[in-house]
Amino acid sequence: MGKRIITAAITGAIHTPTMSPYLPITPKRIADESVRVWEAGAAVAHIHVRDPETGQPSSSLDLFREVITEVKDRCDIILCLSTGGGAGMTTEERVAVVREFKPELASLNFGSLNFALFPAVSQYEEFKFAWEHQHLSISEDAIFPNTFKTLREFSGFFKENKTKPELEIYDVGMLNNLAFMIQQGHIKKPVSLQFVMGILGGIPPTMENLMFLHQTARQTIGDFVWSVCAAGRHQMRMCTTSLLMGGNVRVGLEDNLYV
Ligand code: KMH
Ligand code: ZN
Repeated sequence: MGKRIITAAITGAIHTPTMSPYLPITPKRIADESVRVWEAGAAVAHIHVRDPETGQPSSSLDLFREVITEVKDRCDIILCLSTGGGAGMTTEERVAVVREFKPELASLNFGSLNFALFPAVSQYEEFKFAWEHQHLSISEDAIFPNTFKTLREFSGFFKENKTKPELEIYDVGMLNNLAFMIQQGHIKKPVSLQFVMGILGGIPPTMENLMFLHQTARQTIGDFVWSVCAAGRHQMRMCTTSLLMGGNVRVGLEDNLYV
């Protein structure tokens, strides 16, 4: 069965500071946690950055630079920079990290979805920062846009900069998108898939659905490297299932606040 790849998604753009005092916010904390996961055995750190004062997800290249420089000075963990970014960022802002830093790996979200976080609003009586309530509530009526044009353009930037895409698959139809983009020559095999399960708006986090995703990927794409992450309490169960099936795992405070 060999070794498994552990990706640690350090902070993401979903959770907000009110939800956990442990959510890394400053570039220094994000870098420190990336080094700590490397020491603990993770091979990849998936990186987003946040405004150091408020914790709001940011696309600032200066903040990314601070994190990347500090991490690369201290260890050789592979960095997977996010091109998913956060709510409200333009596609140009999201892909800028690939053009600027030419990372070894970066995420490439393989379809559009209504990435819904709004049910979390009712779980908190008050929020630490003003932006948090709106960040969660607007997701009821917002699409995370990853159109075929965006996929084509992003794929071009990845190729130009020799960055390997980690393909984020939130539902089975996105494998159909991927088969098409491979067939058109925009994405090169072998591909690396990250099945993201349990996002409201995407595929439910069940064992049967993971088998369905896996089997559909086999049928439509052939061989692939794959990993699983899941939202919130589903993370541990779905990551365990992935390991049992021979897959890799993604953990970290981006997707859940515990593992
Ligand atoms: N936040 C995850 C559910 C990205 O950064 O490109 C998916 C993700 C997207 O990690
Ligand atoms: Zn991410």
